[in-house]
This record gives sequence, C-alpha cells and structure tokens, in this order.
Amino acid sequence: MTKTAIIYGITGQDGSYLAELLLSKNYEVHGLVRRSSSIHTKRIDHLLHPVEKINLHYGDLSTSQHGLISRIQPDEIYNLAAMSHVRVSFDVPEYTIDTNAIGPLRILEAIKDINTKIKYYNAASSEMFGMSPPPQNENTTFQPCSPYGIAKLSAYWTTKLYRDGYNLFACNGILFNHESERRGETFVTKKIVRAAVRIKLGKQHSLTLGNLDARRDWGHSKDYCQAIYAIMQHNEPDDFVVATEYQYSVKDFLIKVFKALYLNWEDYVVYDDKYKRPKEVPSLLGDATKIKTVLGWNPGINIDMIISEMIGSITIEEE
Ligand code: NAP
Ligand code: F7E
Repeated sequence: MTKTAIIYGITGQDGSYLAELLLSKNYEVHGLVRRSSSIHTKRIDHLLHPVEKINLHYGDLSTSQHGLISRIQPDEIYNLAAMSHVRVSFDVPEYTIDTNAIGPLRILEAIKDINTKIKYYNAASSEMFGMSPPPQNENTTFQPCSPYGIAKLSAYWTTKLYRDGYNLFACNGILFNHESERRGETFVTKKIVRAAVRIKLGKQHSLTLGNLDARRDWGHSKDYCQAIYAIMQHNEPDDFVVATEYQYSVKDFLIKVFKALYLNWEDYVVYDDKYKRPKEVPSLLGDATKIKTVLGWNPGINIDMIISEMIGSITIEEE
C-alpha cells in the first residue's frame, strides 16, 4: 500500500533529497512551504515541473500544525524545518528557539491529538554536543553553546518525552554536518567552494572567513537522508548519531578546494571578526557505531567526492 509522508523543510537541502528518496519508494509526498516574496523552490523545481510529483501546502512552524496533519493523515512526518544557521541564531535567538524548539512541539502535539500511529522524525544536530570533546555518540553529554544548539536540544528532549510519555513512534537523528551541491550559500563549505570557483574565473578576488581552526565531521546529505529513512523504518523508535567518523578543520577543507582548482588559498583568504561566533563549537567527530551496527547504515560519499561534486555544480549552474 502507498504510504503518505509530510516533509517539513522540503525546500531545504535535506528536504529535497528526502523527497526524491521517498518518491523512489512510491510514497505520496507532501511538503510545507513558506510564502515568500520570490520563488524559493529551486531545489525541488524538478519535482514540480513538468509533472507535479509532490504536493505543497503553505504554512509555517510558527503556528499550530493540527489543520495540515488532520487533512493529510500521513503515515510518517519528517521534520527537517529549522532556522539552520548557527551564526545567525546568535542574531535572532528568540526566533530560533520558537522555530527550532516550539515548532517541533507543535507537530508532536498535533500527532498526539490526531493520530498516535503517525511516525515522527526529528532533525537533531551534533551542535547539541557543543563543548563536549570528541568522539561524540548517543551517550555523550550535551553541552550546547549556541541558541541553535539549545533549541535543538529542547526539540530532542521533547521528542523523547512524547515517545516515552505518549507512546509515539518518535525518533531523533543526531546528524553531524552534511553538505552537497544543494547546500545553502552561507555555510562554510559552499561559501569556500563558490568563492574559489569565482576566483578561478576572475569574478572574485578574495574570500573573507572567520575561524579556520574549527574541526568538523562532514558527510553528504544524500547519504544522511538514507540514514533518516532507515531510522524511521526500524522496528522501534530510537535515537541515532549519523556521522562519517572522519574529521577535518575548516583550513583543511579550504586547502583541498583551492588545491583542486590549482590555487594557493593564502593568496586570497582574509580574516574578518564578523564571522566569529560569541561561542564556538571547536571539535565535532561522530562515533556512528550504533547506526552501523543496528541499522547497517554506512556513508558512501567521502569529503573529496563532496568537494568535487560541489565544484562541478557551481561551474555549471552559476558561471
Ligand atoms: P536548510 O537547507 O537550511 O533547510 C531548512 C528548511 O527549513 C527550509 O526548507 C526552510 O524553508 C525551512 N524552514 C525554516 N524556517 C521555517 C519555518 N519557520 N517554518 C517552516 N519551515 C521553515 O537545512 P538542511 O541543511 O536541509 O537541514 C535540515 C534539518 O537538519 C534542519 O533542521 C537542520 O537544522 C538540521 N541539521 C542539519 C545539518 C547539516 O549539516 N545540514 C546537521 C544537523 C542537523 P525556506 O526554504 O522557506 O527557508
Ligand atoms: O560552520 C567556521 C564556523 O556554518 C562550520 C549547520 O548545518 O552543522 C552546521 O553548522 C565552521 C564553524 O556550519 C566561516 O565558525 C569560518 O566552526 O558551515 P557552518 P556549523 O556551524 O557547523 C550543524 C551540525 C548544524 O546542525 C547546522 O544546521 O566554519 N567558519 N568562517 C565559518 N562558517 C560560516 N558559516 N561562514 C564563515 O565565513
């Protein structure tokens, strides 16, 4: 029988790949989109034209979700919607807490009231580990150090509470950084790749960045959407860390990208304090033993493959 899913955040990086994955498994896919003054469905346009393969509904996590969920009566809800930029969360902390902590609560309240059989996925984040030293796994102490991380930790605990208290099939995927050609332009990987390609083509002369010493575990969004799906198909609701188990610094990433384009990064990169965060997460490196052992998930795309895909997409799409 065809399953029905709602994807919150369908216009985002992960939402677009997850929509493709669910369509390939014959799901009826619905997604929430925010009204905006210009069209922002670039990542899912191929799923709307020439044939409309997905169903979009206007809405926002700032209001009750009872109406949408009772109309669609989905089998599964994937909540990938968020104000997802850590640096920006320091500028708009109240908005971040409302969207990323209260938003998920609104969805869970609707599931509890409408149909407790609806499965729920919550997009938790390695940012919740904050200052806890690596490697980080499901048993690591959370020490968030941004409004974003604090909001995500609230949603994480809310998801567990509704699972334990109301017997919902509610899961947390604790995902480490993941990128792709669809990554938003202000995240460091896309910002570096885009600038390097533009420098190579003579369209830009420098790249301004903040802290180059932070270390991250970078995977690919497509691999991580496979993990999200596997978490939701498991025979019981649970929480899983999703990571590659490899770590690089921002400077390592920078060197790799510029080298791939036969450029010396030191000739172009300028430091600017404005990209420094009031508090920084210094080192994220996941231990994905649980998801590998319990669900048999493994990432297939490494950092060099990610960089080469990202460079290729910018050359073709933007220049
Ligand atoms: P993204 O590209 O920034 O997409 C975020 C999505 O959320 C967009 O569709 C956005 O809609 C939507 N959204 C934002 N505010 C909303 C609101 N108030 N109401 C409804 N929708 C709203 O993020 P992503 O990289 O795909 O990440 C997906 C999820 O995983 C997010 O929850 C993120 O916090 C979490 N996460 C990401 C990573 C990562 O490295 N990518 C790691 C761990 C966790 P618009 O298109 O209208 O802006
Ligand atoms: O920063 C440093 C910055 O913004 C990575 C989100 O998807 O992953 C992501 O959050 C590092 C940080 O990602 C610039 O200080 C230096 O140390 O690409 P980012 P993030 O903060 O790790 C987590 C897991 C999520 O859940 C989030 O949704 O790079 N950095 N210079 C810079 N970062 C940016 N953005 N811009 C710079 O110019």
